[in-house]
Amino acid sequence: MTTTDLLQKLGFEKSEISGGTLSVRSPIDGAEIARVAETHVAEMPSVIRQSQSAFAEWRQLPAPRRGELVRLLGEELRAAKDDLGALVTLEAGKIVSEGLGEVQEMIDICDFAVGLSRQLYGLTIASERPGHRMMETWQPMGPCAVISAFNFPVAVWSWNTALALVCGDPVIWKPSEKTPLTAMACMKIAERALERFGDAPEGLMQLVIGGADIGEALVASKDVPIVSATGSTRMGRIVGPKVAERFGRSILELGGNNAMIVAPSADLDMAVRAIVFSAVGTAGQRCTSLRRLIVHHSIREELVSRLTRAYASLPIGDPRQSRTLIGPLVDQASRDRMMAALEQAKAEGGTVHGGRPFEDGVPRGGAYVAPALVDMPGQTAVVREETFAPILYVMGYDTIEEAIAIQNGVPQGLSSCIFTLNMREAELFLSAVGSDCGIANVNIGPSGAEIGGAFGGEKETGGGRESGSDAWKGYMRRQTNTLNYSAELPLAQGVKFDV
Ligand code: UN1
Repeated sequence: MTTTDLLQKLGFEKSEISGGTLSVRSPIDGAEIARVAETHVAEMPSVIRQSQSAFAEWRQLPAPRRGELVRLLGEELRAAKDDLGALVTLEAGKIVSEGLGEVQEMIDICDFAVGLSRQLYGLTIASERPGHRMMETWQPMGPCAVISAFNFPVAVWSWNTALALVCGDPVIWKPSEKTPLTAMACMKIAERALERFGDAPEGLMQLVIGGADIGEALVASKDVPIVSATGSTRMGRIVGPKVAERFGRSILELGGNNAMIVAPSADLDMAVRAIVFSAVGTAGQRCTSLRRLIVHHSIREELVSRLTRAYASLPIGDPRQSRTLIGPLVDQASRDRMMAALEQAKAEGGTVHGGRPFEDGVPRGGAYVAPALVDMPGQTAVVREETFAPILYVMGYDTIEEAIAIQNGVPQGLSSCIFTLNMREAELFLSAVGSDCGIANVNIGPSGAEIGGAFGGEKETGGGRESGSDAWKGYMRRQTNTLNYSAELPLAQGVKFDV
């Protein structure tokens, strides 16, 4: 299918994809695929006002009714899965199955949220006073801004939106400037769900396209009580304090520098498969990508040689072709950053395997690279930084305690894992003195998390949680209620205050 056909199938009008000020380029070959209009910062107050008035209505609908909209959204996403997946491939450069997998995550979170819409449970609490009852209720918060990154251009919106909607909150979405088309396509899909739903308020789901000034308007507005931002730690350092300053709530999902410990007892066949998928999948551009391999000295040589062999046969190229496993990096600047990190790694004593620009049989104009495997003498400065590219640093260890210390010895804290068949090591890794990350796995790689769990991490990853488990509580306000059904007015803590 040509780009024009695909965009047409997804419902784009010609006027929406031409004549705008924002140039959209495909990472596949760097060619311009559209020029879209940007939201002017002066429009932001009215966008926010619109969201506030949608909130005034939406919060009054029973949560299971709100869930119905999300159910319809899930249905529309199922119908559009192939086309939206193909657009993710075109605009973000993901291979076909990863583009589809991303849309599957959207469908899954919708299913999850529909069930959740009947389960926004609060506690009943024992009161210390006779004839009294205490309970907790969860109430809608208000507009939720979603600031998302290029690498999961649609899924991150859906994790936030599906939950926010059932929780009673409208959403204002600012996608990455690199991926406005997939965002526009999502709004068209959502539009169909809204039409079938019938009585949803205008402005329940809004999209704003543009640069940092648009994001700043959302971050600064006290009428946007929740800001969920996914991206770099640098971005989070700006967003976090600004939202905090006005006592808003931020949900931050920032950098990751994810590690795998491979113990002597590990099933190496499984470990190799997990390593390759999580280190080079999505061309190393997931927040959860594997970036550090901490291998027991006794198996280091064997593992590195198996990985070098596996890396040598990886098909790199046009992500639309079915045999490709590694598509392009998002742009040339990203490739430059990868090359600079590899230079630094060499200067810090590393031996680099692979890691060169790749030009054989790939579309011209794309930033293709052979993934890099880098033997490091230790956890040097470059290893402690997140480089959004397929670079895997390999380090050795002697004791499990040392391995855990290396795993935890970076500023980021998103995802982590251990490959071991030794249950003492596995349990230690998951214990209070084990991994300090938001996600810790055993015999499974750090990436490709399911939506059912809470997603996010600690330290410079920002501390936010999205997606499954009780992450929905981040989109609601908790209210503690005490009800007196007696004819007395006893005070708490036994205080006497007779008037
Ligand atoms: C991200 O890279 O921002 O766990 C999210 C994963 C995906 C989500 C990644 N489910 O790899």
